[in-house]
Amino acid sequence: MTLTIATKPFADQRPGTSGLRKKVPVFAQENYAENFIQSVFDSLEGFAGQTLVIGGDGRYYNDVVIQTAIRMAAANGFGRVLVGQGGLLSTPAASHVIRKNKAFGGLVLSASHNPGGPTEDFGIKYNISNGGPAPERITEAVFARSRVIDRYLTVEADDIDLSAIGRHEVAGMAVEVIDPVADYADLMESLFDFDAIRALFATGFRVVMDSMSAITGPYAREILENRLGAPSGTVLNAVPLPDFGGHHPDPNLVHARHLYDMVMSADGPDFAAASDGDGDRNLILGKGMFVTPSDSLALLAANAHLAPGYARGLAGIARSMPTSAAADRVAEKLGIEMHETPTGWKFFGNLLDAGRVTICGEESAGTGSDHVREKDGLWAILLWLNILAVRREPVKAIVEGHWAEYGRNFYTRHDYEGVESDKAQALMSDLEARLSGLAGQAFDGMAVERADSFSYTDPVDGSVASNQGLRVFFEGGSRIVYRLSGTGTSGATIRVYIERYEPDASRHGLETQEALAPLIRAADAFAGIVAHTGRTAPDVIT
Ligand code: VG1
Ligand code: CO
Repeated sequence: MTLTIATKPFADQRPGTSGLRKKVPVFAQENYAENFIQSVFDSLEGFAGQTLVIGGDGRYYNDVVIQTAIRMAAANGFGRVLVGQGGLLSTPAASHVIRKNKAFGGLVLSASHNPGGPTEDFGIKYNISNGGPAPERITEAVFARSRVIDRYLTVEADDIDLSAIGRHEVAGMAVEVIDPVADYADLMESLFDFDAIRALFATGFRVVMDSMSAITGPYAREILENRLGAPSGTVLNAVPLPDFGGHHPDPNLVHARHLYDMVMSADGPDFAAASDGDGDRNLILGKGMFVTPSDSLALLAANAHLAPGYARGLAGIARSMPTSAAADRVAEKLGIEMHETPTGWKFFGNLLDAGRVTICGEESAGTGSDHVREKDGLWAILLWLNILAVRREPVKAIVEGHWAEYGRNFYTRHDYEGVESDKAQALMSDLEARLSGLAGQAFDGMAVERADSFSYTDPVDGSVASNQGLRVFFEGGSRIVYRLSGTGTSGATIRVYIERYEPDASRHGLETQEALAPLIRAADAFAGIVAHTGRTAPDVIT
């Protein structure tokens, strides 16, 4: 019954920040997806008879790869596959399904916030039994395997009907098509005070959620409209589409500009939010205000105890290195552990498993907690709503109050997209070579204190991740960080993260780009962005 199919390796299957992401035509090459999935299975041990979870964000090509993965799981000896109805599972819901069912692991088919469609992006990520992204030890083993693979295993079997919940069998392996929403919605209900949020909505508090034609539509409708009683139509673009309606499902001020315009208008909603392609990112807006993700992390950590799931307090907080230090001040005040990790959720897993941190976040609009092992867009939105339901103050007042208490970390990220890879590499190696010489130099009156290349030693298992971004620190706590994106599918994206701490409340109202202008100039002066790339302005500012 098991078929052994001969294949030849592809050279480009190294997982990036979050799994393997490529254009659909790359994935559609003969044996390309098969090679990667087999390389994953060949890098794991002890899964015979165990459960594998499979789901994705519904993007173009999901339907094909899900059927392939089911057949290959059967051939490789898994005992059971759980797959979301319609092939759908948001990334956080997949994490929960893995944990709840004590699965061996899961395949999440998504390229997250990247566009979808026949010529756009697709991706595959492997998650381990804790529900989180595979650590580098595994992703590197998968890459090594992918370079020498010469066969994959599959079975001859028809496609499974994923349109309805039910049980099937593929070559002796059980396949269960499950409700992708119910368990996740129950989990949210167990963490948050739904009565309080319902009561808030009943006061006429107006909320808008944009699912951007991506995975969170069915989840947001069930939770916000059905369980919390928000008016129907609260969730915009609630039907997941294979091409996300031709849009870029990235919840930032560029791709969700309309939400920003809504909350800035006098008769706009009190709260607006959005999530990305696979449901793990969040955008938070209040009337008259965009909450930067770094501030959101700090605010959620400072107020989490107002939600039942976190009333016990937090064990600690973790943030990715480029994320602003706003959360550090909260950790300090609470007297709890604070951790700074490389970019990517896989680095939070050990800290969460060890019970050392409860809340984690990244500047890229990712926030989450120990309830799953992925960042979780709707979770962040619901925690905000729970806090608003208890405090009954506008978002803007809560944010400004937080700054007044802790000081404000002005923060921006400038992205230069689609830069030729060799030019981006040259910029980084050039800067790295000059890093040690920067200490002691001054720019616009700002003195450089030190500069380095970020390296992280995991405090739980001692594993080391090097070359995780170049950092320039100034006296007084300001900072510039440079790194190359690990999620793109064409050319290189240079990310420049800029931060300045401002304790003086009379200066908290400054416009962000203005408040950071000298550092933005310094960022170009140090790295020679214009000289290396010819770009005079970033493509995306967050
Ligand atoms: C980006 C973000 C990072 C995030 C990753 C995956 O990675 O910067 O914070 O964890 O995307 O998010 P990079 O390497 O491009 O900077 V998602 O929502 O795309 O799974
Ligand atoms: Co995502």
